[in-house]
Amino acid sequence: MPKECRRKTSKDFGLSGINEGSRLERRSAGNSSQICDELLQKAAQIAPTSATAVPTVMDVRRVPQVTITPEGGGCSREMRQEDWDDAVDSTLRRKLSNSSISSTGSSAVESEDDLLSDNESRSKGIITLEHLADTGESKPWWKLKTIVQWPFRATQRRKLNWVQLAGHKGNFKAADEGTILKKFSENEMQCFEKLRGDVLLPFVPGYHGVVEKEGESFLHMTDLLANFDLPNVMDCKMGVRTYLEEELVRARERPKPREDLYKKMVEVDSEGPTPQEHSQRGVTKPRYMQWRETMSSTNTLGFRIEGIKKCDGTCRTDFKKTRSKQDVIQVFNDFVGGNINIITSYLSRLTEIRQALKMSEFFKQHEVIGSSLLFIHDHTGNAQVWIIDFGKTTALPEGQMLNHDIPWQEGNREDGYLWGLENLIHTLESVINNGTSEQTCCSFEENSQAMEADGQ
Ligand code: I3P
Repeated sequence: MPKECRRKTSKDFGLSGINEGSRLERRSAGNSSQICDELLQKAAQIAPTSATAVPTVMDVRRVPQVTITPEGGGCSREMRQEDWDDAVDSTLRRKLSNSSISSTGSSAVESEDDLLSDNESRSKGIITLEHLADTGESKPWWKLKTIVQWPFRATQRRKLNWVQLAGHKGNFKAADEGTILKKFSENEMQCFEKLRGDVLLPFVPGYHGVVEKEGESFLHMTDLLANFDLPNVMDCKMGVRTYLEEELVRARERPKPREDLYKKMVEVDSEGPTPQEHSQRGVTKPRYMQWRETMSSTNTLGFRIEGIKKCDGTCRTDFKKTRSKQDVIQVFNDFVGGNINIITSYLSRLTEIRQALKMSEFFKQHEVIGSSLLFIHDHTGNAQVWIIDFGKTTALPEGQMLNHDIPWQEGNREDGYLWGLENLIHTLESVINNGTSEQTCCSFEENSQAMEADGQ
């Protein structure tokens, strides 16, 4: 497998109008034009019509959507509207602000060395977003160094969308209107190919094939935020486990303590590392991931909040210790500004997703790790949830299937996705009931029994 196929990818959002005139696109599949037509039709069916029909061209080169990426991992960074306004008339016209929101998915890696070899490009931080020029291949990409100022006037800014809340540096490029390019991952590409014929298709970003640019491959995807006006975005990472079993095995066979992970751990909890980890100033990846799971609600609820970007420009990723159901309720409440209608819309979408997951052949046959649910709403009341990030979603051996709602034990590859979703639904119901829902989040066993009783 080529190196780039093994590297990490990052968050993707995408589902709205796509530009048929994309010059750069090269379909990976043989029957590409047919697939393209199908995708266009499907995207058109799914996407609300109002926002996509006539893209707003703001500049000769067009303005790419903003990528929102944390600087320094889990640190929270608040960026207020005034800060952005101050920057409007600065000389830094084409530099886009990047604050943070979530971590990224990744492709399956073959060894832990891979996790270390290209660390810089995969760490969270300020990233560079390059824009696809409007005219002709010969035109160089418009390189947008990401810094802290927002470069556009308020009137222009209203027309922009944020593309992404991503982690790994350099994994995204802006593309034609309504689409984005995400660094190629063999794993993720295979998932998108398989999802073409699955009931989950309406809930995942539109996928428009593989694109090659400057010697690099990308997945061409629809921008999920394109249909929103000043969206609020939340990323929830699903499941009780955020690392692959194979990562665990590799770390056991060849432990590779990482200093960057050690530092991230100490930043949150100076007593997190063991004495040995302190002395070597390093922790292994699975150890770090497990620690993240126990600190947050991943272990207790089967999902965790990774980050939130609000329409006022503020951005938070300091949810590493958001663990209890009550904490999560509070975060959701704040996210929707107490608007119960938004929560109700989210709930109805989550119920549809749950239904589709239970019917999905794809879901049965895959270990879903590091995948997120992306919540997006805006002031118009438009509220959607999408299933994103399939970089670590891995097919099971032929004939094997997962329940997704029973406890994980090494070897069974269970991910707790459905259990987490059930708890997420209960949590949102509690938001509606002002945190006083009768329904409490349940244990794996209770959940399985309830599902059996429901005949599910
Ligand atoms: C990161 C997060 C990412 C993970 C990344 C972690 O931790 O768990 O999901 O990438 O590993 O550092 P945090 O959220 O605390 O910043 P993958 O999902 O791709 O494994 P990495 O440093 O090896 O990229």
